[in-house]
Amino acid sequence: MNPVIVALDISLLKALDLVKMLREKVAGFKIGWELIFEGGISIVSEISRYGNVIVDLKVADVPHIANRVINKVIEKGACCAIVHGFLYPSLPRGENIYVLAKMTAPTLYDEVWERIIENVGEIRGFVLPGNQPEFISRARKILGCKYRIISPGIGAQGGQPGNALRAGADFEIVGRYVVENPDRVAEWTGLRPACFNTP
Ligand code: 3DU
Repeated sequence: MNPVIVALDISLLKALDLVKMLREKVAGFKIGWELIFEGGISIVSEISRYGNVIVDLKVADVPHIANRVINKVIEKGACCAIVHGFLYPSLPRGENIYVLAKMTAPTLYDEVWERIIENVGEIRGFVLPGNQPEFISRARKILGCKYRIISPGIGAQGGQPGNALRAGADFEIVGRYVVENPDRVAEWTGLRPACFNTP
């Protein structure tokens, strides 16, 4: 198993082929709006048969509504779901929740991401930019091994495979770079999560 989560930003048919091909080789799959619109919510259960599923709807609502949405996808078999960190301090909390704290592209998160991660409370972990490993190192120093770090931005967005893991991430999230050529997962051979073995 390579410490990679494949972002399935592709058609349903292509996604099903890919998860069958990669099920033994990667740590999990990330599903977003596009696949859920195409396959319906049952696609979460379908893909969960092949591996851990992170549902990325980048939820941003008051905690009681956010928690209701997240519970729907957890009931369908997802391990976890991603919410926007700008909700801080009024974040939904829970062991299934990843908080997006800084993006791969410039945003207002750049000014506040450390405040978001420093006092977040009980959540599963953070989404932090894998194309900027220096911030992953900084985050891991602040967090220790209390939270998972998962990191997009590898390949198509400029991050080098493995650099975020070496800086302290647990898993790298990769879409186009692996979708275009699934053999590329071999580039993660021998790399390990910094702290947690499951996404
Ligand atoms: O660039 P890729 O094709 O590897 O896809 C990256 C995925 O990670 C995609 O699903 C996108 O929604 C997600 N993501 C970012 O790209 C950047 C972020 O800051 C957060 C999530």
